[in-house]
Amino acid sequence: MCIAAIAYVGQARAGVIRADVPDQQYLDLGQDPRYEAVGRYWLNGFGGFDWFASAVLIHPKWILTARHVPNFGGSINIGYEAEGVRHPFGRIFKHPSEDLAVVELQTAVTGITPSQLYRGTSEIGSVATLVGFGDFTDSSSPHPTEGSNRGPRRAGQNVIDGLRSDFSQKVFCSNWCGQLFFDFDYPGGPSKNISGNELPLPLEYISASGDSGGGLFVEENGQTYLAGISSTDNSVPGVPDASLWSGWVRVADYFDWITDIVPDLAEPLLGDYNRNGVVDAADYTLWKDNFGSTTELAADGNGDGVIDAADYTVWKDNFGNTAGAAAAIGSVPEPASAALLLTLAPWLIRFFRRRN
Ligand SMILES: [Ca+2]
Ligand SMILES: [Ca+2]
Ligand SMILES: [Ca+2]
Ligand SMILES: [Ca+2]
Repeated sequence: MCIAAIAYVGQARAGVIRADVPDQQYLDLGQDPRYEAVGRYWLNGFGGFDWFASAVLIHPKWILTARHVPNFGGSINIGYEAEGVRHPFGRIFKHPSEDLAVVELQTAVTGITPSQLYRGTSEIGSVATLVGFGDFTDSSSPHPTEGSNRGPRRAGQNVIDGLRSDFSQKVFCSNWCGQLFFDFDYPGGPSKNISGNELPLPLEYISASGDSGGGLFVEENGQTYLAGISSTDNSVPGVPDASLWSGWVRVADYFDWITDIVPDLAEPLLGDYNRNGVVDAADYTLWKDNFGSTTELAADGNGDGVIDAADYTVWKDNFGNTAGAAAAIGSVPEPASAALLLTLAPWLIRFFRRRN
């Protein structure tokens, strides 16, 4: 098992859905708008696949993915695809030790809300939703040959049992030991349990080949956060598993590294409640639809835990503002010059009066 783990580390492979649950339920969860930022990672023709892996939009012009996913910056044949539009890669930043990469897009993504990075420490023990475009099989079948059964977007769930280092007695761990860790619990038997309890969730799931770079999401205070990036597992194609585990980059550990590269994420755009990089009418709609809520807090602009009139003021005062690197979006009036004109107007009037 150790040899297999070493050989395949870094290639999240052979995903599993419950054999006793219709695949459609996993496909349906994959279509949930909360996970729309998970897109395809394209390397045309590389390894014989159209698209190669998965990635998550974290800003209109930036994605997170796994470092082990091959990438060749600058080619127009590669990129992140969401909603049928492919955005070619710009600069690529690889973390020096963890299986994580931040990739710039040459064109801003519109119409997709970027995922919000998780910064807390409460994700261990919670139910996570895992989202990607990888291959799949069910829990009674051998794992597919890589690329033989690749997505549409699927999502399933698992309980985060701990960090890889917590289970080093059972699984090989020489690097990336701080990754989020969990096992696949098979319906109908505890014999393959590795971590946590042996009870599968209704949509128990583990990542597949092609899911690498996909997202792990948790809910906290009514908001959905990206808490993990798909990295590793221990399965072997064509071989039924004795037991399965997977490791996911713990996003919260790398918040500072990510925001050094993408400073917009460190200081979110005030009033941009749907996080599309511009303070626009859609943010007003989100505020209005959740007015009074203490659980759906995306539009809580002043951070007091309730959607109230003060949050409308935050939106109004920032209307038209755009995230620095997302200026390509939309045809919103230029806020700086408009504000400048308003500021200057009384002075200009006085100036002209004096001259006249
Ligand atoms: Ca499990
Ligand atoms: Ca378990
Ligand atoms: Ca917005
Ligand atoms: Ca508020």
